Amino acid sequence: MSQDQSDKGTSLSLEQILAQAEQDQSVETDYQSGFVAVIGRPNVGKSTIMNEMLGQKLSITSHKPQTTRHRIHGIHTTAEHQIVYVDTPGMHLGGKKSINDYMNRTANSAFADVDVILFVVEAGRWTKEDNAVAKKLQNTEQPILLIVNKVDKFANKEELFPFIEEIAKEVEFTALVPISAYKKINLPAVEQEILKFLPKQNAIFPEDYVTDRSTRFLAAEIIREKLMRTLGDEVPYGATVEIEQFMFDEDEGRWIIHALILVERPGQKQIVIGKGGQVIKKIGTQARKDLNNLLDARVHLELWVKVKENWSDDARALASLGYNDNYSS
Ligand SMILES: Nc1nc2c(ncn2[C@@H]2O[C@H](COP(=O)(O)OP(=O)(O)OP(=O)(O)O)[C@@H](O)[C@H]2O)c(=O)[nH]1
Ligand SMILES: [Mg+2]
Repeated sequence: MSQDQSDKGTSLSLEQILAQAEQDQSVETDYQSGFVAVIGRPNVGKSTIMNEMLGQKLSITSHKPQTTRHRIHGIHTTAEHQIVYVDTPGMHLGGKKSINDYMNRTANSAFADVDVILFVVEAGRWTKEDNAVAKKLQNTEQPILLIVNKVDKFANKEELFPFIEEIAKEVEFTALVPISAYKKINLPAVEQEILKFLPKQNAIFPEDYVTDRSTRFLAAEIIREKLMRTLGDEVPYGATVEIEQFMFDEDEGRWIIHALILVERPGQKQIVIGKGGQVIKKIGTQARKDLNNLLDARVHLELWVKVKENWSDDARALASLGYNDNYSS
């Protein structure tokens, strides 16, 4: 068996890449590149939008709020430009645990150094949380593109006008773009608006990079997505995934992945396993399918469930589970 190959192709650290890019920027060019933060309250469709702009599923999505927990870069490179989208956790009010702090902190820090901000809202639904995001963006210097997502929910687009008039009072934006990420409506307009503000400079990342995250991280996220999508309302928020083994078995020609699903209470463990192991089997089958696609190879996936009490409200446990402000992959 070979060593862990999860970081194949991502041997340079983010700092090294950015330092290199800075050196390269002295040369005049017509090429455009830069960072675009995708910001908004939970569940408005931020991750779906990033995936659609990339034409590739990178960030996990679900109908439950607070699906995204980590910042993740999605890199879209063409012959003319490189747009680095920064997907972020939904900014939210009310959650008092360390993990809520971590998620809000991650989202808050994501828009400081970007070139453009996509402030995503949901057509027809403006909440207190949207208001809090709008406040946070009040003193930012970057252009704000107000993205009104999910317009497919309105058969008659005129019904949206009063909503748009209302939110125009709440947010100072540079441009407003109504879209549906789900139905792929008006997405090129988002890119056109971004390109108006992206600096002329060389690409930041090598052209074959699609993300700053390791394949191992993406694998854990895929499993977490299946937990979010399969389980009822309570358990997913108390669950996290840790990859214990991630290696390519050359004799068998397949990846061996062992993952630990951590939950906070014994009752949650029972729910994740299900009667006769039905639930975890379903999660495993769905995750393996996506992992096959991600790794473009056969995958042998083993899942275990373990109780780690209070992990989501314990700063040390969180850090050891990869909820770090400074991640390396
Ligand atoms: N009808 C409709 N649903 C959408 C659209 N875009 C996203 N959704 C759905 O909205 C839900 C939330 O999407 P996500 O992309 O996970 O939302 P998010 O903003 O990243 O959420 P968090 O990560 O929790 O902050 C999912 O069920 C998506 O399928 C859209 O254009 N129309
Ligand atoms: Mg998300």
